[in-house]
Amino acid sequence: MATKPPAGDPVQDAPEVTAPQHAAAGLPAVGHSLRIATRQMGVKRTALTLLKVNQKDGFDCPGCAWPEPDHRHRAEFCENGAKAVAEEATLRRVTPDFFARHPVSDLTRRSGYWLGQQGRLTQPMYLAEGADHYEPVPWERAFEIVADELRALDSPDEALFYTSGRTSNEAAFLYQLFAREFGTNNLPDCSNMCHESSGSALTETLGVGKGSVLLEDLYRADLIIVAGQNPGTNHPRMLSALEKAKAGGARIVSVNPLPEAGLERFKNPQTPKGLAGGGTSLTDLFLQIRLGGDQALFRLLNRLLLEADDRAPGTVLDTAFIDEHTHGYEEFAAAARAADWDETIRATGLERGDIERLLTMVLQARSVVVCWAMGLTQHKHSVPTIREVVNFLLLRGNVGRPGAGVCPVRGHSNVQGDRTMGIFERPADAFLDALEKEFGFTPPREHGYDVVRAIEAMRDGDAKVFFAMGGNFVSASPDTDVTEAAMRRARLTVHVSTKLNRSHVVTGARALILPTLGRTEKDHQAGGEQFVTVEDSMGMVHASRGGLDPASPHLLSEPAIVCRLARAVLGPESVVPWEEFEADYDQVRDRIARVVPGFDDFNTRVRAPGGFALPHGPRDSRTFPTATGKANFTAAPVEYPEVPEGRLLLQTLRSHDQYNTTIYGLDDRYRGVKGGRRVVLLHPDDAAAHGLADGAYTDLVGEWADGVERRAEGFRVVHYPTTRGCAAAYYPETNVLVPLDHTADTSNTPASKSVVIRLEPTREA
Ligand SMILES: Nc1nc2c(c(=O)[nH]1)N[C@H]1C(S)=C(S)[C@@H](COP(=O)(O)OP(=O)(O)OC[C@H]3O[C@@H](n4cnc5c(=O)[nH]c(N)nc54)[C@H](O)[C@@H]3O)O[C@H]1N2
Ligand SMILES: Nc1nc2c(c(=O)[nH]1)N[C@H]1C(S)=C(S)[C@@H](COP(=O)(O)OP(=O)(O)OC[C@H]3O[C@@H](n4cnc5c(=O)[nH]c(N)nc54)[C@H](O)[C@@H]3O)O[C@H]1N2
Ligand SMILES: [Mo]
Repeated sequence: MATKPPAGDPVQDAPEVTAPQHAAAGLPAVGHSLRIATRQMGVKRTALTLLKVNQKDGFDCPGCAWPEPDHRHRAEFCENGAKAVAEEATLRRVTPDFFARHPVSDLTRRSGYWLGQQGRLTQPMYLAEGADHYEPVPWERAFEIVADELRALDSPDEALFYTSGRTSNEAAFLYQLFAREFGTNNLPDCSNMCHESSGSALTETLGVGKGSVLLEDLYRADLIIVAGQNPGTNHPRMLSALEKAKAGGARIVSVNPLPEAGLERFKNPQTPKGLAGGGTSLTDLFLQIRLGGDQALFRLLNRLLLEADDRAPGTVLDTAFIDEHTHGYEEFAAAARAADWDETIRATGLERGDIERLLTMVLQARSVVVCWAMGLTQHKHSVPTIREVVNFLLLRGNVGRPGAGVCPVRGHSNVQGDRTMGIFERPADAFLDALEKEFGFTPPREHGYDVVRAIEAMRDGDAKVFFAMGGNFVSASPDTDVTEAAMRRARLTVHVSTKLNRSHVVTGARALILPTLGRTEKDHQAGGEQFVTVEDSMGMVHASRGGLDPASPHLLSEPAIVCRLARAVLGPESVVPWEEFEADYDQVRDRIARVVPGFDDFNTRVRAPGGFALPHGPRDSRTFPTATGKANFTAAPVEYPEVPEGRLLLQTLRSHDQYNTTIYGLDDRYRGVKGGRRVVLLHPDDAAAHGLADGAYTDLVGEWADGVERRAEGFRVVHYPTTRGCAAAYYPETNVLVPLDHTADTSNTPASKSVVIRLEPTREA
């Protein structure tokens, strides 16, 4: 197995490298975002569109899920939000004529970057069996094609309904309703590859699989630990919140193998001082940890807290909270007391002094928030790692109190809302009961496939129709060659999309592209102009209303696509009023209000400026809807990746110029990389041990239990201050190296932050 830069692609991957930066945002960010935006949209459209982002009368930024503050700036977006908007509001178009010029056999040789740069999709397109060209197809015919294939299946469970995280609450609710009325819980989603580990760990320990803090809590915290997250690139608006917390006296610890620019220093582009001056230094303590060392770190920290309390009983732990609200303390404490310094130092690569400094800061802080993202969720032992973070917070009563709590920072702008709406392959019985009661059909109870199992099912011939509501399944999923081969075995693959991507050109026997409206666009239906709603990373629900004319007159909204598809597939027997739902999304919201807890009076409350907060038992009243009715301490064995001699651990991560598989440009400004993506960041000593000078080229070769050789060819070596033994390279170019069955225990999330590799230097540079 091997990947190479696609041959014949006009995009040249020729990275140039300078020293990494130590501060994020500021003037260069403003200039960079405006350049990218005007290139795609022109000056006037750029101004009109960007001023509507995240305003109370505007649309929700399609970038990340970070919440909007109450007092919004006129420009409540960031450099990367501007790029996400420009990518969608671009004036470039992919027309039927484009597909006439480019057969699929040509498009499969193009890079993802090139495909995305072609512009917005404009008409439904159909690839017939054996054909090499997509042809335009009327919407009604497209729905018939899907309906024919779905009805021909031996069982509804041979169909897969994937969702990416930009889908609105209304579209998501309708989509899961359709899948369940059709008869399957096969609703894999991008969460399976993202924060599933957080959901698993938090549901078990706190009873709610979501974060427990609001922005206000960050502002009030004494200590904020940011572990396994790069907010300067992926959640830039979080830096403003950290800056504000800092001004209020908070200290910040970052735990990361890489010194990430945004966490070091932040130049707030919304303040004159930030634009021109030196900005705010954010991190007070940087713990440069080994990949996968976090569980060991928190376990030892917990032992040290227990011992500090032994020395001065009742001054360190919140015994009243532990007694009243938690379960499993004794067993946990015994496990924590067994934590070993030497093992922790081996697992984390940290020095004793680092951990002691962290302990001092924790002891000085009354209220603590822990934030995390993919650095904690994409390891084999991610679920126990996050449970250990929960143990740490429970010890001092740092849950359900102002200024304290868990803060998993979500990725896609509505990924949290999609889950709330029932996009889940393992739905709770209570949710299915509510659906059954409201609509009067019997939803399937058997659990469905998640992403990894969906790929296995296609590979093994157990699933035959793949339908995607957004996303880029082929490129986002692990083990690219296996995933592509699996997709090619499907009878039919269908993508509801805004932009062209690789999943449209690596297809089943037949394929459809269904073009849809984006967030920035007006959504006109029979019942008048519609808006949709989203839920951010902190459980705030609000409206999103686009202002631009649609990219093409042929586009349908996501809710309209689901409703028409459902009518084509289910026919008059359906018990759901799909036509009414399509005409008027208020009707959908009325049903959501009756099915999903916390949405009472949805239509009224979501019309209030800024929307409303969903209830959260642990946060609001220290009620923990777990199996024990309490917050659960847990005591799992400590794990960390073992790496054979001469091998490295590779994490696959994001550059500054990408949104997941969407590539905006070839630079990673803060890390000093320009003009290319096939780079591998190596500690200079690790590079030297392989005789690799900075600028040399190497193949990355995966090593996994199955003995299959996974190879990503031709990466430029960058000497970089990463932790010894830990390498980094961009996703999705390196997904070919992530074995399909290398996943997190319990959550089954691909372990894309701990891939064992060896380096094979290439002779020619
Ligand atoms: N501009 C932009 N914004 C985005 C996205 C995007 O691609 N582009 N993607 C969105 C999505 S879907 C998501 S999920 C989020 C992702 O947001 P992040 O999680 O910030 O994304 P990654 O680039 O995967 O970065 C992982 C970070 O964790 C660190 N890390 C890796 N392994 C470990 C570890 O074992 N321990 C610790 N302590 N740290 C580790 C890495 O060095 C890196 O800083 O961003 C969202 N926002
Ligand atoms: N190796 C490795 N793999 C990873 C990760 C990693 O860190 N390392 N991260 C994982 C994570 S956290 C995630 S979330 C997944 C992301 O997986 P996905 O969500 O599947 O991927 P995206 O790249 O975000 O999807 C981009 C496509 O979505 C479509 N799109 C954009 N906006 C809209 C819209 O409004 N409606 C519709 N219908 N379509 C739209 C466009 O056609 C675009 O090409 O990748 C995962 N894969
Ligand atoms: Mo994500």
